Amino acid sequence: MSCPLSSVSNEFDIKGMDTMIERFKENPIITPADIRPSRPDMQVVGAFNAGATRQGDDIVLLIRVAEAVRSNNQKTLKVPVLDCKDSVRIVDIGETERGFYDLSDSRVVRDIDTGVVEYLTTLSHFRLARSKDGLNFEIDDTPTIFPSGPHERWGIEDPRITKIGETYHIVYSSVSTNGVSVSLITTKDFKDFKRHGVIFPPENKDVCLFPETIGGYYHAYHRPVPSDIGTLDIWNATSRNLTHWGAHRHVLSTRDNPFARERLGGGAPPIKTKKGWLNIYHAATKEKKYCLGAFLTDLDDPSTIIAKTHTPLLKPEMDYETQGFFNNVVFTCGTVMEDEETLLIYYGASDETMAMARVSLQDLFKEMT
Ligand code: MAN
Repeated sequence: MSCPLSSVSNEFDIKGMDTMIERFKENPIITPADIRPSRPDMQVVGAFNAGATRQGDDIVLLIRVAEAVRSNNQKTLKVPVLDCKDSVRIVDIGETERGFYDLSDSRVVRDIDTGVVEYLTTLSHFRLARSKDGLNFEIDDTPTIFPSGPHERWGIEDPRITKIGETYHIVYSSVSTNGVSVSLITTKDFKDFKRHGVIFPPENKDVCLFPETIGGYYHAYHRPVPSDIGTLDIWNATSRNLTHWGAHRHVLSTRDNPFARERLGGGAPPIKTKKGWLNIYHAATKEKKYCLGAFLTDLDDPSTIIAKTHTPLLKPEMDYETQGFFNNVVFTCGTVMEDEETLLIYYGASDETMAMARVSLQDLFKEMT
């Protein structure tokens, strides 16, 4: 039976599985300094939470690039948003107005009285990076996918790539004053992109598409955000066409998760293995510390869990994971099989850089019950 939330005090400090997972000694493998800003008046402050896939001999990452206004200093606070023509507009929050906002969370500008998020401090877009060895990447000099339209005025975040047939499907968060929704873009070559609009309305995040149909339907994990009753859990949905989703079923609850019980969300798109669908997901505490866990689901029914890790697979420990734009975050949007037995986990560290870790499937399965 699941435990009540209040009985867990030091959940995040449960011993991790770090002996099993190998971080790359070159970490972080991509930093903001590696990315050319999209405009001279913007500064790249984050290159993180990249989607990952293979294309031919290349490992391809679609990096979330977060930019802040370059001229910000102790006194000024300027935030970037998009105008109705999809051009960057810089909003200057004057010295006097600053006092009306809570700036304690580096990611957002909140109304001090209502707690409502009035702006994000950064605007995110996606940048393509290619590598032959999975470690050294050539990164596009200009934005590959830039936010566009009314639902993306505050940016696009956390892309996840799933190849279905010959088409790469990119699902990501669209952020605006309308809320955080999930949108779909498809491409066959990472040069021409087709937008399909919002596929899950606000507030929803962390959508992971399955690479094939199951029982005649496409499947996706998604993470709705209940505002009153309920917890931030992972759900499964099905679709005939990848844009209209239904038959929602609950998959994994914060209450079923022995570590970081405040919120869960899909991480990398599911990987088909002999034992079931392998899912690397994120879990966070109330203090917003993020770690990674894993669960396996039935190959014929992805809403049925057959095994899971009971301790964090990876939790913030290295300097680049504990300190950055937003401290204490390890967050994955993509993995790639290195060979039949080894999984490369690409992950964002502290909402600032990209890092990579390697784990053997055999070792991982031993820890999952
Ligand atoms: C959000 C996510 C990520 C981010 C974490 C930590 O929940 O969508 O974009 O990495 O928070 O800030």
